[in-house]
Amino acid sequence: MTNSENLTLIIPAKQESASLPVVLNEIKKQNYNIFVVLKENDYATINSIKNYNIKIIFQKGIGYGNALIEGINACKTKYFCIFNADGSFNPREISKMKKKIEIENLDFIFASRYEKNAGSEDDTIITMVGNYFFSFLGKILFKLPISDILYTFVMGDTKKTISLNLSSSDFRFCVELPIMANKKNYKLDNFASYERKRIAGQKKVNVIRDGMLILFKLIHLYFKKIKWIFFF
Ligand SMILES: Nc1nc2c(ncn2[C@@H]2O[C@H](COP(=O)(O)OP(=O)(O)O)[C@@H](O)[C@H]2O)c(=O)[nH]1
Ligand SMILES: [Mg+2]
Repeated sequence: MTNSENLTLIIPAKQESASLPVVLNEIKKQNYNIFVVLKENDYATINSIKNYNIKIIFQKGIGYGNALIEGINACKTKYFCIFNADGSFNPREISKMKKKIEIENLDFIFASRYEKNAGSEDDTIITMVGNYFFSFLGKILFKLPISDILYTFVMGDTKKTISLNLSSSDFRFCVELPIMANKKNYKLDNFASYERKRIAGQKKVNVIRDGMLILFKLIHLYFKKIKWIFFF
């Protein structure tokens, strides 16, 4: 089976005209289906990729999570892989993740910067502490078997993901996906990954604002979980 038959890369992009063409050049040899999901008025990014053979999806809503949900809903292959437009993910890891998901019959693989032989050039002390903290909360509140909850370099089963009815349109998506997948008893595992520096442009995550939103989302989902246990 060729790469393109059962895997689609979902690339969320917001003001990434300087990075996205470099990313597409790097992955073009691997012959994956590629969906870039962005806003119709992101003219600079659209213009930067007009010569590439990829599908552009104009997202109807706004936000990172919304782009991913719309991209995954449009996906026709068995697997999808979330792939950033900023150059921080190494495309050579995709085929290794794919092998692992198929051979081990997993439903989701969460790439992780905190496994053995993994790392990051993009982490700051603050984001590293935040990532450890949220991954720890995921483990103790939801028994999540993943070591890097916020990285969101994820390969997953498309139909199973659509069945989760995810609703987070912003960066809360990063915790909603693994928590809902784990709640359904889907098989999740880690994959040691090395994150590179973003090529150009600005990081879209606001550490304080998005950190608080994610913390409240975790608390909200935890109380919902307690309610489920109470009822059944
Ligand atoms: N379509 C879309 N893409 C977004 C949005 N926010 C972030 N992205 C993309 O999502 C990816 C991750 O964002 P980034 O700023 O690199 O976050 P970081 O990886 O946590 O530093 C990048 O490819 C961004 O261009 C958004 O609101 N809409
Ligand atoms: Mg990034």
